[in-house]
Amino acid sequence: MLRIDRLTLREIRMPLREPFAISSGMVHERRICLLQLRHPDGLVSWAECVADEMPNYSPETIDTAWYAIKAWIAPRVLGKTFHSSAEIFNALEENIRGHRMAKAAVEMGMWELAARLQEMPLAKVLGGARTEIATGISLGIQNNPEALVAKARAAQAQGYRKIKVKIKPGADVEYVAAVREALGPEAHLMADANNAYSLHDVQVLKQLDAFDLIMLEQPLAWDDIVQHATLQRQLKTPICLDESITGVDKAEDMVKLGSGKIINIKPGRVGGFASSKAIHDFCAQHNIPVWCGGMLESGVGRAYNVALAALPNFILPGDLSPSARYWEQDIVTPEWTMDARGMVQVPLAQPGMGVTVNLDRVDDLTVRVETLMAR
Ligand code: OSB
Ligand code: MG
Repeated sequence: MLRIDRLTLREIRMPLREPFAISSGMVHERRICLLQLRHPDGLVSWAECVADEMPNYSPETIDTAWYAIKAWIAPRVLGKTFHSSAEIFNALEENIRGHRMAKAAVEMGMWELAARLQEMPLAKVLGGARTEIATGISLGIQNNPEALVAKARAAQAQGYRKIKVKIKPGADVEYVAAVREALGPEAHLMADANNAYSLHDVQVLKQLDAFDLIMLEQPLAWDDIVQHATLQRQLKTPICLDESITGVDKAEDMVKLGSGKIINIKPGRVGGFASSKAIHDFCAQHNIPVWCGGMLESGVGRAYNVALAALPNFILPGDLSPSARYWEQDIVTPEWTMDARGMVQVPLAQPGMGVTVNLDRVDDLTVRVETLMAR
């Protein structure tokens, strides 16, 4: 019986080992919202909300998500009985618009709880087939091309299977050219603009076609599907949509309009696992490869991403860097690692997400806690 009687929200602060810059902003420290969901029998599952401190990636922030979970989302789940985790998404959709990252944190926590009640690994419950996932790195914007080349070379030497560089106007063609030159023609290279361009920039974006990028991620507006179709018709490089894909309906629009050829699925962005699976299945039917993106998660959010990326149509390497890339020390045991072939192992030996939360460490990092109970 899938049911929770208590939901605890916690905010932890974790400084990144290096600041991470995208076209719309820079982060030095992550403010992370963690959830604990308690089954009436005492079993507890942990989940993570991926909303950032600032609304520069999506309209949600950690503070809006906290409020949404407390005011509207948790009351839909606390004290209610569900037959399966697949029911949660619809229960949260009805008459609550948006707030997908907040919904996803609760929904994904319920999937993990269900997995542990069934004593199955989360990846298996989701329908995962892989035992290991090819991993890519996402490199933030650097001050000059030389600095970016140094990071890209180091990533290649560590075995990463895909190298993504963040770009923005003024830090694009020259930077990508330098990295392609340094890594050689075989390297799997891509760029992510996080909405930094408009259709006035087509001439700049066309110059990127010279570098054989495996894809160009979200060049235009965060909520656009239509202008990306106009752009895709003028580019050789496949467009990958990230921000614009908030659900399977947007994936359908993308295919219908030709707005892109690849999708980056982040379960937090789309409202959780049921929605991620729907997008995954739709894309598989339409020959659209997908891959799992990241949001600089702690080891908890990473566990959820790794489990999802085990699904068969996650063909391209995911942004699933190991714990040590982000943190002095992660909050889970074991920490996430990547081998020299650039592979992350899917934990299949125990029920649930496959890592244990280090409660002492979480307590040390916690700056606020709020407990919600079934009414
Ligand atoms: O656009 O994919 C993105 C991080 C924060 C916000 C947006 C994005 C990213 C990343 C980081 O690319 C991926 C990771 O977790 O390593
Ligand atoms: Mg992106």
